[in-house]
Amino acid sequence: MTDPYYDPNEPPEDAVGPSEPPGHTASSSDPDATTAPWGSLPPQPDTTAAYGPGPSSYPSADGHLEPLPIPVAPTGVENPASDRVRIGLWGAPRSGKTTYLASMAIAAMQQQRHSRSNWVIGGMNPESIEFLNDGVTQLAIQRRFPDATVGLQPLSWSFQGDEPTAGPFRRNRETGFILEVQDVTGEAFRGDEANALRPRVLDQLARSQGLIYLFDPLLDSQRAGEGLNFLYSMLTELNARVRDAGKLHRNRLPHHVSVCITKFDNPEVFRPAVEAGWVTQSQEGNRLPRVPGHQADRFFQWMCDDVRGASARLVRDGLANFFHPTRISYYATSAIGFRLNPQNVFDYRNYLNVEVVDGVRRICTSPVPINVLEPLIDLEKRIRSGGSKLWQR
Ligand SMILES: Nc1nc2c(ncn2[C@@H]2O[C@H](COP(=O)(O)OP(=O)(O)O)[C@@H](O)[C@H]2O)c(=O)[nH]1
Ligand SMILES: [Mg+2]
Repeated sequence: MTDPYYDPNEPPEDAVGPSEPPGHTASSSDPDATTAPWGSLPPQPDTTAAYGPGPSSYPSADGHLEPLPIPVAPTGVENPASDRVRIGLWGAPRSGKTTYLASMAIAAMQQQRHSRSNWVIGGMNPESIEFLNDGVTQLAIQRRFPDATVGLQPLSWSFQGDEPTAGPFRRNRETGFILEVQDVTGEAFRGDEANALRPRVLDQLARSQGLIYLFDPLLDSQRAGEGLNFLYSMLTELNARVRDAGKLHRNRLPHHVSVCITKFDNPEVFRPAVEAGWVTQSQEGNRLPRVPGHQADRFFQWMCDDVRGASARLVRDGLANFFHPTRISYYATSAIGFRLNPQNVFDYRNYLNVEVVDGVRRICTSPVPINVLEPLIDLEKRIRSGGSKLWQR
């Protein structure tokens, strides 16, 4: 079978034979040649134009498509079954779960701007690919927030990474994992009997190795009370399930947790954080402000103690009570980032990135997400290093 995908590891064109189109070679001698780009859609008939006249096994205009192989794991995944990480995404209604996931593809594309890592995200099924595409379209092109989630949407994404290794040499290595996460309507966490989604969500959280908990610092006291209610009722049931399955870790829930304090760009969060001295600003690139990683834990404590009410303090206490504090990390996160000036630089005079146009909340400048990818990548690393097998990267 002829592989229609470019394989740079194959010998150059003239070594293969005159009948092959440029960059496309016979694959029988290459064990990797059946590997399709991960998460890609089936080739469409009109792509034949790009290949020109060629062997009859290329996609052709009459609908005879090249047989599609199953999606495979990215380079660096040694055992695709065990390199799946299941992450539960959790947060009160409107805490920013869908926007967080929707901004993931943008965050991944931008990552090499400010680090030596590069992560490429691909969908493992058509729905997951569509979610990624919609995220980019809505946030970066239409500049609007995603619609409220209805029901439950399972997502399966591949993460293909190129990350610096530890040590004296500036080397990168290829790594990867498969993320399974569900975006659910916030109502799914509600603790009433009639809630049909709740058992499924609980089941997924119980089977997850890690959790991303989105903490919305903007909740008014009534919604914060509701959020606490959701959190506590879920935590007690989750604990019961995991306990009954004999899977507690030193008598607490075994999950690694990334707590993201969302909407960091909002002046009601950002301004007090700046004035209290939690924020530092990069002097390079977009000159984005951040809460440094080593301060994020104390920033969250401060947010709960000094800025938010009693419910926020109980959310903090609940997390530290049910999970091992050493397994929790904190991040000040913004899915849409700050408004940037025409030179793409942060300006403290004018950083508000949401405006209301014709009654609709719109994003002013194309998102530069902050701490969207990091909580997930760190979580995956912590799961690997703290799990039954050694951290392999
Ligand atoms: N300023 C700001 N607002 C956000 C951000 N993310 C979400 N929001 C706001 O929060 C609302 C709810 O977000 P959504 O992702 O739908 O929350 P979900 O119910 O947890 O999925 C959005 O419509 C926005 O108004 C963010 O990063 N910054
Ligand atoms: Mg949602």
